[in-house]
Amino acid sequence: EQEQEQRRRLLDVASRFPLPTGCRFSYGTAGFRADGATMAPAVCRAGILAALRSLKLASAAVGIVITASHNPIGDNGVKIADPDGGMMDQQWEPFAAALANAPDPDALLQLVLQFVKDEGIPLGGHHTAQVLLGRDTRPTGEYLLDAALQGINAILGAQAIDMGILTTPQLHWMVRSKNKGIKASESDYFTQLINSFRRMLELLPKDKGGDELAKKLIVDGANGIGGVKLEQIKAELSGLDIIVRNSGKEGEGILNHLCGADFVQKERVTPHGFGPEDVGVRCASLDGDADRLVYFQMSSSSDNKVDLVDGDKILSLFALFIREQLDVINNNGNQVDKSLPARLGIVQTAYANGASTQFLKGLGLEVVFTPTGVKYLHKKALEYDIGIYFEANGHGTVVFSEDFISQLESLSNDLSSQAANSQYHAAMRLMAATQLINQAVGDALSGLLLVEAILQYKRWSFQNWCELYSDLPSRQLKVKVVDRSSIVTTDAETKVSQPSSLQELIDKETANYTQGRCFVRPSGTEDVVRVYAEASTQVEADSLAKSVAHHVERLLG
Ligand code: G16
Repeated sequence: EQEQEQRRRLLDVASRFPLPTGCRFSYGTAGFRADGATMAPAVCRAGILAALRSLKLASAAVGIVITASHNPIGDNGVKIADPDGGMMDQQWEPFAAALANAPDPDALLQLVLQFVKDEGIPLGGHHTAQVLLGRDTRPTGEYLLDAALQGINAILGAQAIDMGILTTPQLHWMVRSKNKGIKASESDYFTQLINSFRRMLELLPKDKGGDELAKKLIVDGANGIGGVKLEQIKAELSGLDIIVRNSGKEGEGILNHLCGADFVQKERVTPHGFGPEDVGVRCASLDGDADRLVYFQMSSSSDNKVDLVDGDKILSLFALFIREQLDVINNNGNQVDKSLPARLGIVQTAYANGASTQFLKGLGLEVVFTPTGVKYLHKKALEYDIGIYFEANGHGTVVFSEDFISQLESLSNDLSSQAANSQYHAAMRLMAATQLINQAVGDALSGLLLVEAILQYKRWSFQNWCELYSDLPSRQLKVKVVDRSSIVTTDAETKVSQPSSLQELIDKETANYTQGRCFVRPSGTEDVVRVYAEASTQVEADSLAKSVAHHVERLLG
């Protein structure tokens, strides 16, 4: 009987959200994404999928975020979080895509039954499943939330918990915490950020000399959810005077329109709402769902250009800080002969500015590359005791292995009798950083607080940070083509394998430029092909990008 009921529910929900003819969803860089008005079938089916995933993983909580992140306000999408808080395991992506595209209720039912059989998923109401849901501020969010709830409720034994309007990283953090048995409400999240940030500041060296960091920080909230959340906690962030612009309040502007991390990083100009009075003030920019962070500063009032600190430089700052703490702990001259062996790994993508990679390698760090997408970088970073990953666009975080954290804890205990000792302080600083940074996924709010704490620790101004190395001039372009999937890439997206003539053309163009580097890849979040070029001058980078974009247009129409 249960079996009949399960079948009936699946057929029923599929008929409530039919797939329009000709509609095709593809599982992209971070889940499904398209015009918000067309997304209900895919979101409903993502609900079914998330419940099945929870059933498969012994009823552990799984997450769904309804967001299209950096995309325009009319788009929407769905990201799925695994029990560890990371992106859904890639092994399930083909099933996710097949489910989203099942043409009719019968096909959907058969697909689910077959998958459940193949994967040994206990469907039928004898086990429970748990799905936490969050959404951003998009107008289609509520409607799509309902579609997701209906999908989840179509699986017997599944429980949906609506956590409300959240940043994407908050929901990922909640999923991770819940499965670790840690309290996982929004106020628990805020408490963890506020307390670990305060702890970082308490551990600042007292005798370092130099100027104190200016307290004023202006944050561009992209008119999304990140600014709203920052407004809620900023008064409790000691040592910082935060002003939120593009906060999403009525009249401030449109989500991601001429503002936000994607805009600032790609255009390298001030976002909407910033003007000459902000010259020389440290500024940060979040994206629509607050999983990306970049910093910038206006250097002159005569134009709207900015000095940009992108994900690569945030990564470099984190790497320097962590390495410094490890060096203090492991210094042979320490009074206490304790050490903390750690394999530190840096993960970047082809978009990483060449100068950043050179800088990091110059520090003797191990740098590896993956294709674009947090799902790839995060997975790679987990191979290290401490993995630091960032995309140039501002997505990134630091992950610490459980083994490393337990060694750090025991070292801190051993050293606690030497509380005045620099080795102890370094260990405590690392410990606070593991608490402050969101280890589930890149998180603009927690990343911002870690940046601020490290700048204070180093007594670095924005300018000091920006001058860590000079970015090679670069340019990114988008090209509209008939079918972007006709481009196939290899070698962590640095080479095109199809169409076969394209790579030859790229190589030929690139050879004309000093320090030239160029690659193209289909976006997994927008219907465009992205072109990235780097060269020794801005004029050259622009010209290389333009000529390769032209080849893409000519070949793919
Ligand atoms: C998502 C992914 C990122 C990726 C970005 C752009 O970010 O999580 O890892 O860098 O898409 O991807 P693509 O170049 O394929 O369009 P977000 O912030 O849009 O969710």
